[in-house]
Amino acid sequence: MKMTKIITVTAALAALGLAGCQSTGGSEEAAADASGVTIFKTANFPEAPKTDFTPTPGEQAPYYGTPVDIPGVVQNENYDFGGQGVSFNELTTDKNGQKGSRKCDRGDGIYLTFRKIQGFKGCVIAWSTENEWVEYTVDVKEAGTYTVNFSVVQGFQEEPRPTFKLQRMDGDTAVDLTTDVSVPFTDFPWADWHTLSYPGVEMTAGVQTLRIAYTSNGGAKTPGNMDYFEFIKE
Ligand SMILES: [Ca+2]
Ligand SMILES: [Ca+2]
Repeated sequence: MKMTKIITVTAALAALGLAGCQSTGGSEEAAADASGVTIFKTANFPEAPKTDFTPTPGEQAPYYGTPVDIPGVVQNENYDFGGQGVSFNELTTDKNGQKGSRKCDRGDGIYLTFRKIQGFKGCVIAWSTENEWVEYTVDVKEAGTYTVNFSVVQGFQEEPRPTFKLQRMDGDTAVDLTTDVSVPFTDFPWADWHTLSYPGVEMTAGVQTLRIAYTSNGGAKTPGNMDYFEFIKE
């Protein structure tokens, strides 16, 4: 179970006194479990500027008009254009009663916040809820096995833990690239960003649509906030 591994590694981190370890470059790993998900402090990636691409209403298109290259980093807030039911499924357009950030808001109902994230500032998708999803058009330059690093923060401690998964769209069919990834409690008050490192993801080459699917809130009120996900070739 991925969840068990994360909890185990989290406990191991605390035991090793590594919970406050700061990663500064890309993917400096604080602890590892060769067979599954590991967790470490999120690295800092500068965020790209806002797009100047003008999409055709209702048609799915990548945020910048061209796909994101993989290997590389996908910023969660730069999901595809297209709108509800096309490039995302947004179920809480009241944004859970909270106000998003004007710097980040795309005016489509997805709750984007602006956060200071361990030394830099950037936009993140917040207050997702189960059965929501967001899609990203990418161009996989090299087929093969990747480790995917998801940068998350989660301030709810309740069990069971919430989950999400990464999928690839085959037409209208979502094909799982990961199993459910369990999101551990990282710290209150939602400021301590961690990276969930998921190895062994098989990617085919070429332009394709990826989906982050929020599969369960668990005992929490949300699967948590996500800043970016990064593909590293193994
Ligand atoms: Ca939402
Ligand atoms: Ca981001």
